[in-house]
Formats: sequence, C-alpha cells, structure tokens
Amino acid sequence: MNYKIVADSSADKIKITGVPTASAPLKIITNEREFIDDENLNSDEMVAYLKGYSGKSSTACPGVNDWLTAFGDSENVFCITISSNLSGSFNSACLAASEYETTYPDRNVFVIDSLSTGGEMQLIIEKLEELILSGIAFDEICKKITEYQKSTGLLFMLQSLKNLANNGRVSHAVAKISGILGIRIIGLASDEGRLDITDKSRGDKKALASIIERMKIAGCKNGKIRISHCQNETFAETIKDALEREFNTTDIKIQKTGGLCSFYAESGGIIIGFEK
Ligand code: X90
Repeated sequence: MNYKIVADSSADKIKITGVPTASAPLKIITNEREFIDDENLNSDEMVAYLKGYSGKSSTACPGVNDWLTAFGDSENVFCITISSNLSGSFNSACLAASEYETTYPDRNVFVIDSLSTGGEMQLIIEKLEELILSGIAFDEICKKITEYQKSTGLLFMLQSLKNLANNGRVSHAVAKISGILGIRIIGLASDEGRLDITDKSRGDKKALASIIERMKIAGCKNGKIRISHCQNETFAETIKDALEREFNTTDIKIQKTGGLCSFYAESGGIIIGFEK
C-alpha cells in the first residue's frame, strides 16, 4: 500500500520527507501576467511586481486536472486544501477524488478541508506523515487526523488587506484601517474557516503582545508552532523567540510564504499555525 500527501500551494512549501508529497498550484493572475504557485515561482519578484502594478489582480484555485496530476498513481492519497469558505480548492479536490476513485476502484482519496491555510496545513501534513509511518490503517488515519484538526489553530498579522478586500475575502471598511501606517491587523481563522479579525495594534511591539494574548486565549500550548512570513523574517524571528519563552516550546519553525499566501498576506504579513 503506498501513500501520498497532497496539498494545494496555500500550504506553502511542504517540508516533510518521510512520505511522498505533491503540491497542486493555485494561480495569481493580473491583466499582464500569470504566476503559477509552484517550485519555479519567485514570490519576492511577484510581490515586487505587484507593488508597482495598479490594475486588477485575482487568484484561481487548482482545477480537477491539477489535483489528478498531484494524486499521480498513488493507492492512498490524503489531500489537504485551503478553507472551503475562502476558495473553490476543496470543491475541485472532491470532484477530482471522486473521479479518481471511480477510475481506480482500489484506490482511496481522503480530502481534508483545513478550514485554514499556511502553517495550520503544515501541521496537518506533519501529523499525517507521523500517522502513516506508524503503520495504522487508512480509515484509522482518517479518524485520527479529523480529531487532530480540532487541536490546531491559525493566527495572522497583516499590514495590508488590500488584496483580500479586492477579492471579496474581507470587507473594504475593515481593509481601510489596514492602510494606516504602522497598523497591524491581527486575527484568527474562525471555526468556519473565515478571517476573524480581533485586534488592530500599532507597531511591532504592541502587535507582538496582541499575538501572544490571542494565542493564549485560543489555547496554544507547548506544542508545535509553524510561522510563515512574507518578507518579514526579522519579526518572524522575534515572534519565535517570544513564543518559545511564553509557551515553553522548542518546536517552532519559520519559513517563507509561498505565492498564494504572499499575494494575500502581502509584504510584512505573518501567518502562524499552532497546536492547542
Ligand atoms: O481560490 C482562490 O482563488 C484562493 C482564495 C484564497 C483567499 C484567501 C487566502 C488568505 C491567505 C491570509 C491570512 C490567513 C487567513 C486564514 C483564515 C482562514 C492568507
């Protein structure tokens, strides 16, 4: 029985090595250029280009064929998507899964709606790797991963909500506040997988205090934390040090946001997946 873990590219770069993986790319589209969020994308160049571009921009989720390509010829596939309340990715993954299982009746695909993105998807991927390597049955892994999802959360800190507002993922009224210099918008992925904005803090110091407070309230414990940043490595390191002290945890990793999260989190944005 071979296994594969597949996620859309909103999960950022997949780092596990114990089980084969594949990423289904989302796309970032402007009137002039189209960026495919795969390993060839230079997201810093994309962010720089977007800074100087004033026309319309949008994104597109993976199509059924992108998912089928990612499944490859694996017997057991675990497929993780960005929140179904933010994207059509989950829907197209479900269509791909049913086509795959109809064509190959001996194969299984379990599609997981992360109700989140970025670092929380990373945590789900890492837990799947652990469960697969433990040798338990496919159905058992499905049950355990569904249970695990209840014990993970996601916090974000954004300096601009422009692309989120222009694409209808937050209201323009809320986005306006984020245009004020020095303001950091902080929030959590809600239970329904939407952006739940909780704080507007001025400057990094106050933002850090709000981040810690919100993570405490959300039930963050001394488990794993996965931080992604869009061109904000210094502050990501500061957050890492503070969270290590606050939650007495040593398993914190930092990585750059991929294309999709860079587009929406924008320069300076930080996304934190954590265990409760
Ligand atoms: O299908 C598509 O075109 C993709 C649409 C994605 C829209 C939102 C992505 C947000 C990414 C922002 C902070 C994290 C918020 C997560 C809340 C569940 C990054």
